[in-house]
Formats: sequence, structure tokens, C-alpha cells
Amino acid sequence: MTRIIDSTLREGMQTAGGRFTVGQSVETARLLVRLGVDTIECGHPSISDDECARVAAVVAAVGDVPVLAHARAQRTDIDAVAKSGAGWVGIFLGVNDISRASRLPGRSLASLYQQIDDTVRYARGLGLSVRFTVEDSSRTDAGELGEAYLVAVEAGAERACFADTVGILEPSEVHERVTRLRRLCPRVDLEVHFHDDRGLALANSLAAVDAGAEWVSTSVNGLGERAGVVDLALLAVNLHQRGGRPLIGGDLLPEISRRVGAYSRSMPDARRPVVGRDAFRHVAKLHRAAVQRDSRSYEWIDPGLVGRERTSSERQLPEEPQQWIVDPKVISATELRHHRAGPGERFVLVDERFVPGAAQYCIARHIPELDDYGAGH
Ligand code: HCA
Ligand code: CU
Repeated sequence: MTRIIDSTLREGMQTAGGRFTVGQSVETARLLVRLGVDTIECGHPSISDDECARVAAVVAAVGDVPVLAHARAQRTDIDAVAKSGAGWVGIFLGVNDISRASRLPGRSLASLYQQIDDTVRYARGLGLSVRFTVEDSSRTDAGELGEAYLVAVEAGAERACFADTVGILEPSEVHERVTRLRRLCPRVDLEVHFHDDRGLALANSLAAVDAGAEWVSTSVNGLGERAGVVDLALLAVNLHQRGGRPLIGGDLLPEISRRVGAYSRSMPDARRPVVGRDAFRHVAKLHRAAVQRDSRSYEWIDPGLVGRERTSSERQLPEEPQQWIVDPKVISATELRHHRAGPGERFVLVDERFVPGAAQYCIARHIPELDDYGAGH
């Protein structure tokens, strides 16, 4: 069964939308647990005491689900991960000429291998499990890449992660690269981390799974640097579709998408597969009539499987407000000033227009019927 490591709370923090609070992180982590993800990647504890405390709060909230926190290949970063209480550390280091020229001037390859050996052993000595990633794996010479992973595995890393940091690869190349890595490191699990700069992250993940990768890195709504990474909902449903992993908690996918969308001020667009507003909307008369007789005629899966309902509409969408539910805790006082409403009330969005000087989702209307939505939050 393919395993999912969700990185919303690490990679997903590296988006234009800003950082998640402790409360938002815990809320997201709890939903991720209910969705059955196998590991939660959260934070980079060495950034600050607050960041370390955020990771610790997530560790405390998720029980038995392993938490992995990020660290540069430096002892101080690894100390911070140990302090956070995370059981896993994800150590990353780039070794190719681009990484060396931009971030590690004057460093020889041999000294970088030495650094990998030292930091992996150090982390293992602290009792941490180690995932080791060669940053920008895809643009790293195959020999140098292989050597870096072998050093890490020899030093005790339990998992090797192949990162397409700039999202440059195509599925056939991924298949070849992962197959080679699989042969080189037969005794450790392989993880893959694909960025979506060419729109190929999901396809690349499936190619990597076919080539023997056990773990795929995702984030809710695909949040991440630039164009983001593999979308958790899309990967989970695709794995289910091709028999690679049962879908757990599929009905929660819309909720986690909206919630994280509100936290990150970045809702998925209407046509996003699975969670987008129109992902199960039928418009043409012919289509509407056909799905009424047999929904399979224009649907690849049952919308109920992923917590959605089939909708039909004429081309002109009704004027009703969109049902994007916004957590009032996420809407700051400044954002609310346009509505003369106070925190603690529930809103749906009326319009997603960007308003200069205010947050994107600030045209909202109070809907009393929604007051018990998400009770307890
Ligand atoms: C980063 C880069 C990274 C690391 C991935 C990993 C990438 O944000 O530091 O440590 O597995 O894409 O290479 O996200
Ligand atoms: Cu990344």
C-alpha cells in the first residue's frame, strides 16, 4: 500500500498566504489523522521557539501518528527537532553544482558527503528516525546523487527522499530515476516529493509509485512553494481509483480543503478536481439528462465517496452565495471591518473578489444557520 506523508504544515507554510497558527495547525493535523495519512510533516523547529512549540503542539495532538520535522544538515537544526518531540527528522542537503554555487560556495563534494554522514549519525544518536533528502535531486548527477543517498543510508537513515524541487521532470524520467534509486537502496523506504511547476506533480507521483516508491509527499490543496506540490485529495482519490490505497475519510476532503483554504487565504478554484465547486456539476442539457438516467455517463467516481453532491445547472450559475465556509477565527478584525460584524459569527462568502488593502475573502455575509458548523472549534 502506498503511504502518504502530508506536508501541509511544513511545505504548505511556504506559500504566499502566510503561516498557520498553533490552533490552525492542530486543527489541520487532527483532520489529517482522520484522513488516515501515515506521517504528518510539520515545521522547521530551528526557526524559532514559537515554531518549535507549534510542532510540539501537533505532536501532542496526533497521538500515535508519526510527526516528521524539517532540518538543514546541521546539528543545531537537529537539536531543535529533538526538542520539539517529533520522532522523525527530515534532513535535506543539496549537493549539485547549482546548490553549491548558490548556497554552499567553496564546498567540495567530499565535505558535503561528510556533513551528511555526520548529521545523520548525530540524529540517530539522539534517537530520531531519519529521512534524508537530496534537495534538487532531479538536477543532480546520477552518480553524485546515488553516493549521497548511500552515505545517508550507511549512516543510519531509514528513508531516502527524491525531491523534484523545481518541478522539472516528466513521468517517464521519474520512472527511470526512481527505478535506479530503488535498485541502489533496496533496504530503505523511498519517498518522493514533487513540485507542480509544470503541472506534472500528480502524474509524476503515480509514475514513482509504479517504479517502487513507497511514500508520496502531499499537501492540502497542493499548497507549497511557487505552484505547490501534489494535492492530498487528488493523490488519495487517484490511489484509491487504481487500487493502490483504500480511501480513508473521503467525506472529509471538502472540509479540510475549505479549512486549509481559509487558513492560507487561498481557496482551490472552481474546476479543481475532487474538491472544486464545479468538479461534479453538469451543465449541458444532454449531460444533465444522461446523468439523471445513469450517473456513470459523465462521472468517473461517485461524488458521495469524496463528500460531494452531484449538481446540475444551466450555464448561468445562480446568484446564491458560494458555500465556502470561513472559520471566523481566521478572519481578523481588519478583514471584518467591511462587514460591521464581530468575531465568533459564521459567514459564507458572497464574492471572492480581491479587495486591495484587505484580505481576499472579505466579502462575506453572516449566515445564522451555519452557526453550529464545526461546533467545538
Ligand atoms: C525546501 C525544499 C524541499 C525539501 C524537501 C525535503 C524541496 O523547501 O526546503 O526535505 O524532502 O522541494 O526540495 O521542499
Ligand atoms: Cu518542496
